[in-house]
Amino acid sequence: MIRPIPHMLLLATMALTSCASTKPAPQTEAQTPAEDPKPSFKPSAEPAPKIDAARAMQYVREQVAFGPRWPSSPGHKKIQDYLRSKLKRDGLEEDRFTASTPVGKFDLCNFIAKFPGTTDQIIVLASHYETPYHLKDIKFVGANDGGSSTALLLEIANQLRGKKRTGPAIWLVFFDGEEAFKQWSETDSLYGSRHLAEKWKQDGAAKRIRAFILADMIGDADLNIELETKSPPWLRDITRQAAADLNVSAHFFGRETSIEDDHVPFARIGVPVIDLIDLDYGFNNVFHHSADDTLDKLSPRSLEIVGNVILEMVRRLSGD
Ligand code: 1BN
Ligand code: ZN
Repeated sequence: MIRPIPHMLLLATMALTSCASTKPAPQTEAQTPAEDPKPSFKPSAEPAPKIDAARAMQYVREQVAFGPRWPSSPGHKKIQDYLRSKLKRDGLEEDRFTASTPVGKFDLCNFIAKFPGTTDQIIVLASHYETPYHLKDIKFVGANDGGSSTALLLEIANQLRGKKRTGPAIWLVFFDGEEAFKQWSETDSLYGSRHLAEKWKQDGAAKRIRAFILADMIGDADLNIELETKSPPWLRDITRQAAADLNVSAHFFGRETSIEDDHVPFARIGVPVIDLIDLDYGFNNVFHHSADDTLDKLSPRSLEIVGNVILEMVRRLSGD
């Protein structure tokens, strides 16, 4: 189903979001170019687990209650302790580093929860957990931006915990420093993902990543997940098939959009990536990076849709 985008709205969207450009998505199945051979994984025989949407929504509420969560704020420390406590049984690693930003040096920390598999391959599911430093003078609580995807990953952790899985390991990554400190640019953004992509390139983990699935702003009650342009056709197809299986295709890929987000540093080093993001948050994305990014705009059903699609993608990506 294509959502019509009037020409002027498309131009306005492009002008307002310098890091995103949009056009209606072609609705045919993607072709696989010769240079992008479609890997064939046998889906795991086990059915995918289903997320508990009410519990995921509660995790959004708890983050919003911490207030703004920009690096070095009290809320940033609270969300870090919250992640430590929620993921303490999940092989949690902390990737601490100092970021040089246009407004000084900041101590940042990515969190990685590791759920083992039976091969050396890895499926990465990712989110960012901080709110923007450049919005520190407004009450920006990031219910959707930061809150929704972090809550969803915590609920996915609940579904993975204590279960024996065959196939690739699943690593849940909670990035710090996704947002700009002053103004979004190549050097003022994506601090955590740039740091981790470089580390995993050096230590060889990047080569073992079968797929990197980023979730961002997935809680909007009016859910429209973009078709982000840097994903390979075969990974888009797996997403489409998972959504079709669950009868939620109407929420996926109505619009093709190029977005700079935490998947970009991994795409640059050759990791197959997809960004499941809804950049249509309020009319013409007006709630994005505004004090209106609050709980009342969200629906547990949206968390459920994206969560179950991701778990079904994991199932489809998990075989030999
Ligand atoms: C996503 C959430 N992004 C920032 N917070 C990335 C982005 C930046 C998306 C600019 C659109 C424009
Ligand atoms: Zn943001």
